[in-house]
Amino acid sequence: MNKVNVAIVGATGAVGTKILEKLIERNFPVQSIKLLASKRSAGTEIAAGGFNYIVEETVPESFEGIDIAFFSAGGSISEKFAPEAVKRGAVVIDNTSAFRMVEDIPLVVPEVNAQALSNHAGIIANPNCSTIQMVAALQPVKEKFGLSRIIVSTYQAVSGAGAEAIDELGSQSQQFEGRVANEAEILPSASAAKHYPIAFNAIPQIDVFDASGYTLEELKMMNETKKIFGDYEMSVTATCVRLPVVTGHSESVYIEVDQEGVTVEDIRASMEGAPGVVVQDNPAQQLYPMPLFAEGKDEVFVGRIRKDPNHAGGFHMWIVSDNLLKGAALNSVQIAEQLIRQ
Ligand code: 25A
Ligand code: L14
Repeated sequence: MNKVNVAIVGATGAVGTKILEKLIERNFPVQSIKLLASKRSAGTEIAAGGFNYIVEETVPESFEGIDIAFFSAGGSISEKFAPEAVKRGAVVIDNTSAFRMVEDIPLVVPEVNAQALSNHAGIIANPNCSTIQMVAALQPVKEKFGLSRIIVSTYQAVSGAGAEAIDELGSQSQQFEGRVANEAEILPSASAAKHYPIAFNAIPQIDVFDASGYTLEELKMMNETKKIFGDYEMSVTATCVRLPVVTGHSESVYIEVDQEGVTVEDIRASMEGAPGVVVQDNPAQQLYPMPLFAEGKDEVFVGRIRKDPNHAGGFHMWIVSDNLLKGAALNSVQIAEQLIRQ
């Protein structure tokens, strides 16, 4: 296997640090790794895998000689620098929402649509974290029984909103003295007009609202799911909620399958052998997935699988995964591994 020169843009962030960890842990065939962030972080030392890396400011010339550039520094940074990286011959794997819905840009979860990688023009988009874990879990069900409808409600961790949101949950929790602190600066969204405390709360807003009444996070789930599955007829709606969980997104998912007579056992069996999916489903032993136990794990965990008593072909389930790993860093590194294999 040829060795590659890698850059990570947003290397000091919640996702960028995990990308570096996964590259090392998975023995990704690197020739060199360049850590890039804003000017604010330039000069910071990061130790990993027995090496000391110095963070550099991201400039167009940073991408000279780079083969693969991972981006996770927000959409505006990707819009500015991804074309610069591509111009210099790099393939960009982008973790932001900047290019996901652009028609000719592949949006990839390798277990679902690796074939989309065979046709790219330098940029590959990594889907939204909530979308990735849902489609990875549902792919075997869709393949075996057909899938016409998804209604999902999410219970999302603060780390999805970046390192600053994790700090906000931490400081609000520490201020608790019988009363919940009322000060907030980051959540539900740094760019929103109003901010609400996340500690001891549940906020039904992730990102900002669209004129339709949905939030951008909800629309991402709805649109990206159709693009990844390659099925624009599928009915998908989402409600996205932020919880005071540090890491690990949970999802209550209702599906309708096409085939008649499908049982809970059929659904469970289809998921059991699927790559990257672990079924944790035994009510008698109180076995079900929880974000606290999914943190740090690569897999997508599924439990609480049950039939809708009122609707033929309807099933409910609970899907949990580490939003920074399969939801972001791991999926990006798996995309890179797949590119090298191809
Ligand atoms: O919705 P979007 O636009 O797609 O946004 C995606 C954002 O969501 C996060 C991630 O933020 C990303 O930026 N995210 C979480 N989960 C995600 C997922 N699954 C996800 N994104 C995609 N998929 P993050 O906080 O994890 O990382 C931000 C990184 O971007 C770097 N960055 C910022 N501006 C940059 C830039 N890099 C290059 N050029 C720029 N102009 C950022 O680096 C970080 O690596 P940094 O240099 O800003 O350093 C972060 C450190 O600085 C501290 N800090 C933050 N704000 C301030 C600050 N210090 C002083 N003053 C501040 N105002 C932080 O504590 C951190 O240590
Ligand atoms: O689109 O705030 O990849 O939880 C995923 C996490 C956007 C923000 C993305 C969050 C990000 C989202």
